[in-house]
Amino acid sequence: MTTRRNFVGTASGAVFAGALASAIGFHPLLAWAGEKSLAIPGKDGMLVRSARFLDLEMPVEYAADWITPTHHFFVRNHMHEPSTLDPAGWKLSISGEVEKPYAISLTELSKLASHSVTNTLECAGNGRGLQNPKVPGVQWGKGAVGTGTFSGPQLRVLLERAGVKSAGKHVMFRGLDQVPGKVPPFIRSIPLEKAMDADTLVATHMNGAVLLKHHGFPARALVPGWIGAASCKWLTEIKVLDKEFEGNFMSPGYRMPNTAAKPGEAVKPENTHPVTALGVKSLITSPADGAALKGRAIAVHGMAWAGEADIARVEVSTDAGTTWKPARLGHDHAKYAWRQWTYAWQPQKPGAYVVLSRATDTQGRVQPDQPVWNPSGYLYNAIDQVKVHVEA
Ligand SMILES: Nc1nc2c(c(=O)[nH]1)N[C@H]1C(S)=C(S)[C@@H](COP(=O)(O)O)O[C@H]1N2
Ligand SMILES: [Mo]
Repeated sequence: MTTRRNFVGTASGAVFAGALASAIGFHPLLAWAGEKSLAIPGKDGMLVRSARFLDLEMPVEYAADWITPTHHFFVRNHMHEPSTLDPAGWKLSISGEVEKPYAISLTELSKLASHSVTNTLECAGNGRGLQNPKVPGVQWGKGAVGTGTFSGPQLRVLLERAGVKSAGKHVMFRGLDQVPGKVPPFIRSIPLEKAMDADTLVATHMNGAVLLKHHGFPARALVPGWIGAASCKWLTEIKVLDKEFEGNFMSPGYRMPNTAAKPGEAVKPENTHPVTALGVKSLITSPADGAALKGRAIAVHGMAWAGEADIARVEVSTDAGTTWKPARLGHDHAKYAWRQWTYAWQPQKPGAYVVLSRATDTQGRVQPDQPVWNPSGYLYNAIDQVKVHVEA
């Protein structure tokens, strides 16, 4: 299954859903998940993977610029977004294993020195819908990823003001999500070392504007290079703990098998570890899968990223993986951000082609030929591919 086929399938599905909705008079989003829809204000054209808790995917062809425009930035919510957020009444508390617990208002927070980090944010479940056999969870295609410039005070400044005790080992974040029924709240923690990193932020801004509610207004954690789940939105509480937070979203959630699982195999919790930094990955953003191409000079474009590591190279194959040629990396560059890449392809004859991209990072990690299957479908990073037809 490819994203292109999903995209075409869902686009025609949306036409059907829209026609049906107008015929029987209800809002298509309430009933139809997985549709391409224009109905989320400020998020035109995004793929709706879930409407109950809003999950919006970026169609990969929208990733044309190094910085993803906020209206094309994916949204991942495990529960309901807070229905009301009063910036004047909002406070962020810092407590736990600290000398001087305190709470800070938004006005006080905005007086602290602001630091900017351009980060590629990717959901751990991005690509889950491509796993075989299928795994439960939001069936993301390839677009639960985007790059933004996030700004706000460094988390360490807030922690230093409280004075972390020597017993402090993990930093827990709680958001203001509205938790439906009896499900466990979205609370997770990150190790103190990552929390104290100069690039870990309490971000109030994204791409030069105040955060949208979808992205965590008025403040979110920004844990660069790590899975999106580390970057808690709608922050209300930061608590220093003497150990990793115990809760559903730390275990069994967001854990990977310690040794490769056989596809379809169950894995015991004791044989897993938390997912932290992202893997090495590339994405072909143009041409689109299924495209019919004219001419003998075709530019293949894409993105490549590697979490806390840098991209060393991207290679492209136009013969289904028999031979590989280097792509040219774009000049825009930041520590935790993806690199744009291009490859000038000159197909010698018309016909059907499989175009592949494969990234290697500065830690020597290379994208695998086959996805690394695991029971929750995290960190899908197989070599990307599109199938295209070069016309005579
Ligand atoms: N409070 C809260 N924070 C959250 C989530 C959530 O459901 N609630 N989802 C997380 C997940 S799984 C991801 S991938 C990122 C997505 O960030 P975005 O919606 O701004 O793209 O937010 C993270 N932060
Ligand atoms: Mo996520």
